[in-house]
Amino acid sequence: MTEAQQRQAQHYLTQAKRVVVFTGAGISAESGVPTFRGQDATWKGMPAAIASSIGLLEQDLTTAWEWFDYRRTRLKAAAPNAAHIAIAQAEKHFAEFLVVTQNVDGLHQKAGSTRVVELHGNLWRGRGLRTGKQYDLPDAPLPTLPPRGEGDEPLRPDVVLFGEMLPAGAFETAEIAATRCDVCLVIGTSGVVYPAALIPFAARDAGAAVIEVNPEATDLTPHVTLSLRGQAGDIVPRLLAAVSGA
Ligand code: BV8
Repeated sequence: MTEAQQRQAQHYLTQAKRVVVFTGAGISAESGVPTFRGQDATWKGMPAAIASSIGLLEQDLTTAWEWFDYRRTRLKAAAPNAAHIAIAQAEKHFAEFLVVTQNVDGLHQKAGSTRVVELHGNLWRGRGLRTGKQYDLPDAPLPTLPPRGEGDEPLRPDVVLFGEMLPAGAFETAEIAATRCDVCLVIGTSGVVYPAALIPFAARDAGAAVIEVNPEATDLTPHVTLSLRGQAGDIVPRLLAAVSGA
């Protein structure tokens, strides 16, 4: 990110009253959480997109849980990084502020963000296969797979798998916020997963400034107002410092 780009981005943010922060796996990379399209995006020879598909869960719930409980166990050591923390601290400085995340790691909430829409669910919850009842599952590894709820009901991970619809209302809430915002910060996403990747476009089409933070160019880059090259943990605190007066 150049000095001029930083000043331009900070100008947009200091003028903004309503902000949406749209995040993907990249914002958690500096917390030690592997991204989907990074080098280690396979597990037991399966691409993450297969391990995280409704097809695998329907075919073999226990193996699907092994994949998710493996990630949960790795995630236990993960802490929010400077980008998550800066976003949590910036929340109070805007009339309207919403984090729309594709991530399932819960690190935004762990950093103190209180206004978060999880488009793809959360790894720390399970859901009754029959009842749909949600359960917090904070401990990893789980003692038995699949975990069970009341009445010994088998649970599934409370995440949106490839080939599944998003939670009712989540996308709509995110889309409304995107069409209202003045700035949409897009952090650490390749912009390839839909319908989530429509959110920055909704913001842009409604006249918002869309600012991307990513070490690499992405599918979204040609469509954003500003594309800032670099790591989220470095850039995001610098952008938001102008707002929170830090
Ligand atoms: C749907 C939860 C309607 C699980 C996730 C065939 C059948 C059905 C659907 C489809 C189909 N073909 C395509 C689709 C649509 C599909 C889709 O979009 N597929 C893609 C891969 C082409 N979408 C769906 O299936 C969605 N549902 O369409 O429903 C439907 C229903 C039935 C039938 C037909 C249609 C559901 C998608 C949700 C999947 N679940 N997560 C889990 O976590 O295991 S998505 C998963 O990918 C994660 O949530 C992740 O966040 C997300 C998106 O990826 P990114 O976040 O962008 O991560 P990625 O690794 O790609 O990129 C990281 C970026 O960070 C990179 O750009 C990198 O440069 C950058 N970075 C790295 N380090 C840093 C950094 N940036 C900043 N700082 C750093 N330090």
